[in-house]
Parts: sequence; structure tokens; C-alpha cells
Amino acid sequence: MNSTSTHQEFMNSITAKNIGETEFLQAVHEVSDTLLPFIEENPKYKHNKILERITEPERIIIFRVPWVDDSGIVQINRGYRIEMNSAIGPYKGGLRFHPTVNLSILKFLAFEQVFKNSLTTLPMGGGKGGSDFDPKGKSDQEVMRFCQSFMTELFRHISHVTDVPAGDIGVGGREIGYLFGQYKRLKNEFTGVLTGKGIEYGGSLIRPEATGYGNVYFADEMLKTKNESFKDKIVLISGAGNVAQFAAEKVTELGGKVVTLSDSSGYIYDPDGIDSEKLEYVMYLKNIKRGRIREYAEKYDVKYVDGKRPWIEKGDIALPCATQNEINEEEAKTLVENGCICISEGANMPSTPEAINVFLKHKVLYGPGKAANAGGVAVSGLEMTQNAIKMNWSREEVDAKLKTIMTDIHKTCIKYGKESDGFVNYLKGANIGGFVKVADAMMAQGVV
Ligand code: NDP
Ligand code: 2IT
Repeated sequence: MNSTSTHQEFMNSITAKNIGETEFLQAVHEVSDTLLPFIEENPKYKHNKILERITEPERIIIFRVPWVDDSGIVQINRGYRIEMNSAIGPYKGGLRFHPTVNLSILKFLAFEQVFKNSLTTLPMGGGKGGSDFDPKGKSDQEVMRFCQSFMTELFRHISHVTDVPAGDIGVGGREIGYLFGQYKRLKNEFTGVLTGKGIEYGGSLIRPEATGYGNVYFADEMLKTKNESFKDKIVLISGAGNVAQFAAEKVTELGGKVVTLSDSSGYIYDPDGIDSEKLEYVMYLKNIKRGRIREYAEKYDVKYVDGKRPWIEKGDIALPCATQNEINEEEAKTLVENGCICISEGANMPSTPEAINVFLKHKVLYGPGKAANAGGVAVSGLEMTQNAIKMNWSREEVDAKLKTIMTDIHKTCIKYGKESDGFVNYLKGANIGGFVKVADAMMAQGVV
């Protein structure tokens, strides 16, 4: 049987087992498409059914999260934790609080996390969790009561050696603080059970910056292979949250000009560039005022485009840093036609399969999320190490380690992704590079 029909057969069985889980099936399709030829060449993985096992979560926990809002009304949300794979370390991955959260989205994120965490070279398995809770428009007190209720169930399933959650969309420093406080109270122990903690209680310097900075370090490595850099480049960024903010900061530091940011309502276009002073305002607007990106356009008198994404603007480099499936085929074509030479994914699975095909067909530099945004979880891993040795490293030390990790991930992608004509298929490189360590560990540990 050739690998196309093997792939079809594999996807048929996965689809039958995971009915209606669109995003999970999309992620599995993308990974298995590049992995199957490699597995055919390495039959030990086939005989041990590694692909069949790696796509089946080790455990899924789903629970009720009741809480009382500021008007005294009872609210009910659903909580989840997907414990996907623990072959190379405790489950590790973020929590997402967003109204769109469902089983499919969290399973896709947990699946991607397994490969990403392996690529970091640190001992972390893969997991993801969250809730359909919407933090938008909620008071700090409501967010705290929700977090306390969420942790009142989750605490019995996690620990610093079992499963270590962190932030993702809708979960930042505030939420991690409330979650940590409730865990400590319930367990009566002070351990590194979460990462992304405040610096006063066990957090790591550079963790807030890590995903955005790491994405730019990875993009810079890709650019170097073409004798290019960020200097004087026009950069399109989507999102205006944690990842987007620090990607913008690092791009500006390296001499690039960031002209767009967005949120779920629309995007702003600032032809003069979002310099450090304007970025400070974005941080105030999004992290403290919790307002909309539209307000940036009003303050600085620039264009705001409602209901659209920034990919229709002209740019040399695109850094999608908002959410999954935020670049479709048409937008990918527009980017390439407008001269975009590099797409580096700060978000998880921001490009649709059709968009990825456009990037690969035109042989532009395309860094998939599991490689390009691994800096966040990498510094989470460094936070776990600092907690374990009861020491804190300086900004410079953590940043240097982050840079080394991103450079090493880039090397791994080249090792497994370089094709005969010299083109580097980073998607293939990241998928195979992330797979090998997990697969070998699974085989060493027997059928478990
Ligand atoms: P934040 O919550 O800080 O910011 C999310 C941003 O994306 C906001 O601007 C938000 O807009 C926008 N957004 C969210 N959902 C949608 C949507 N459905 N459509 C359009 N825009 C949307 O999250 P992060 O910055 O932490 O996460 C951004 C991406 O990066 C996610 O894909 C996440 O999985 C990924 N990531 C995050 C890491 C981390 O360390 N935080 C690590 C690796 C990857 P609005 O304000 O309107 O909701
Ligand atoms: O998608 C991701 O890698 C994250 N949200 C960060 C996970 C982590 O454990 O730091």
C-alpha cells in the first residue's frame, strides 16, 4: 500500500473515533501526513503502533465549574484537562479560557503540545486544558471566584510531578495567581504546580516575554538562511495579547517596523510603526484597561478595519499571534503576492491546511507553531527547573537559554526537513523532529 492510501485509511479510523472534532482531526491530519512516510521508512514505529497510540489521549478530565457572579446569579461552565502524553515528562501545557473552548480545540492543542515540548529538548510531556468561561467583561472578583472553583476540581489531578498547567488565551498572570492561591490552600503545599507565576512567588523572569521573543528568534534564524534579517522589514502581527505584544517588542528592537495588531473585532494599521511608546499604550489598553484595539486607532489617528484580519496589508514578514485558523488560503495567497517572505507562527495552528499548501508551494519561509512558538513552554520548563533547585536565574541567563533553545529547534527542523533541492520544509522537520524522542521513549517503556 502506498503512503497516500495508508494515510487515508489511518484518517478514516481517527475520524470514526473522534466524530465532529474538526480542529483535532485537522492537527492529526497535518502531522500524520508528514510522519507516515517516515514511519514507513522506520517500521519499528509502525509495529509498535506509535501513531495510533500518540493520537489517543492518555486521560481526559471533564468537570463542572459552578460559580456565583457579582449579581448573585449562579453560573455554570465546563472545565477540561487533556493529559495527552507523559512519555518524556509530566504533562505540560496551558489553560485556555475562551467561550469557543471545546473538546476538539483542547485535544488539538494538547496533541500539538506533545511535539512542541519534545522539540524544546526539555523533559516535558504534553497536555492542555481550559474552560468555555469568557473573562471579557468580568470583574476581578468574578474571575477569582471562577478560578477558585475551577481549581477546586482540577487540584486532585495535577501536581509539580504529574501535570503542570500554565497560561494560554484568556489566562495570564492574574488568573495564574488565583489558580495558584487556591491550589496551595487545598493541598497545603507550596510547589511549582503552575508556570507563568508572578515573580514574587516562584515565577521566572522572561516567561511573559518568552513566546513572542522566541517566535522572533526563530524567524530570525529562518531569515538568516536567506541572508536576511528583521532590519527595515515591514512586519504584520495579528493579536494584541501576550504573544503579539512581546513579538512586537522584539521586532522593533531588531530594527523591523510593526504596522498591524488586531483583536477578535478587527485590526489597526499604523504606517509609521508601533514603536515602544505606542506599544506601552497597547499593553496598558489590553492588560490593564482590558479595552479594544480600535481605541489605538482613535488615539493615534490611524486606520481601523472592523471585522477583518491584517493579512490584506503589504508586509515582508507575517507573525500570526492570535488564534487557530486565522489565515485562510486566499489570505495566504495575498501575503505571498504582496511579497511576504516569512511566516512565523506565534499562535497554535493559525494557518489553515490550504494556507500552508500555498506557503509550501511558493517555498517561502514557513515556521509552524509547534517550532516557532515553543519559546513559551521552553521558559515554563526553565521555571520548573528554577523551582526544583530553589534558585532564580537573571533575565540575561534565561534569555540566553531561550535563544539557544530556539536556535536548536531551528537546527532540528533543518535536520529532518531539508529537501534535496535545498528547500527547508519546517513543517516536516518539526513534526519528525518532535516525534522521534517521544516515540523512542514510548517504545522503551513498553505498551502502556
Ligand atoms: P491572549 O489572551 O493574551 O491574547 C489573545 C489575542 O488573540 C487577543 O488579541 C484576542 O483578541 C485574539 N483572539 C483570541 N481569540 C480570537 C479569535 N477567535 N479570533 C480573533 N482573535 C482572537 O493570548 P496569547 O497571546 O497568550 O495567545 C495567542 C496565541 O498564542 C494562541 O493561539 C495561543 O495558543 C498561542 N500561544 C500562547 C503561548 C503563551 O505562552 N501564552 C505559548 C504558545 C502559543 P480579543 O481580545 O478580542 O479576544
Ligand atoms: O501553547 C503553549 O505552548 C502555551 N500556551 C504555553 C504552555 C506552557 O506550559 O507554558
